[in-house]
Amino acid sequence: MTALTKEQVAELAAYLENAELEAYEVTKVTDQYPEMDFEDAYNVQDEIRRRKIERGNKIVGYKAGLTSRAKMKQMGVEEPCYGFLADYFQQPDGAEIDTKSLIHPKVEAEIAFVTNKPLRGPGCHVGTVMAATDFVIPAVEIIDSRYKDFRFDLVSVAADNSSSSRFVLGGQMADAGDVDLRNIGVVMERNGEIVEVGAGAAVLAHPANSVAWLANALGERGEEIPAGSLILTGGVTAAVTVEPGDSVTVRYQGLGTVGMRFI
Ligand code: 0L1
Ligand code: MG
Repeated sequence: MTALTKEQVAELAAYLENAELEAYEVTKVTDQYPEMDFEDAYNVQDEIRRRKIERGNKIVGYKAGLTSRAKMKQMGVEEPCYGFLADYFQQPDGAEIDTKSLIHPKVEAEIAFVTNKPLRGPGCHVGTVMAATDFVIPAVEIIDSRYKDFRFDLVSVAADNSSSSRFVLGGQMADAGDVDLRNIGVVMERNGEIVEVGAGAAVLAHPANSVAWLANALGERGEEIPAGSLILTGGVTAAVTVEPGDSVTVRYQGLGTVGMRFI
């Protein structure tokens, strides 16, 4: 069941994408269309993706969000969500990230997967995901909800490409089978102080479950995760707010560090 017309989907996609590209905050889309549902929301997200592809951007993968209890509790929701990743979201390890191009960024420590086979739900599980994984790599996602004060509901978040904004990958990858992804320890520091610690199991008991959830969710819309995709599996810890001048370093047990500075 959908509540929005094609024109309303296109209108909301422009409303949210302009806010992303010009870095200003907006009110949540369910204030204007309280009757809209998840199908409408992901139709809006798809339309934002279509606009970017038309403009020449490449889609490099997906992110699953709100996959840990810490994140669900922090944002007051009960289910994960997903978004797509465009090429220009990527920033190099050690980057200076200009906060003027963002609204109110937060950082999340994540485990990313790179696939070498397509994954299509329903029926994906940890085993199918591990069999389709080329390697895992540490990542920091910089989320930036377009909604005022990060106040939203899950339908509004899904329409807003699940707050996707930027991401930084580390330089040290590993075979997924060689890493204890449930027990891997993660320590996040901001300006040299430890602000969050966590373990891989915080993400749906195993980060590969997050990829399986994503493949199954996309499968419900007749889509798949293509081979060669980068998948951010969701914050191991709660998200941490950053300001200009902040330096962030995340240490991943056995997978090195990822760092960036906000200017
Ligand atoms: O990546 C995430 O877990 C965030 C998903 C969207 C909700 C938020 O902005 O916190
Ligand atoms: Mg995330």
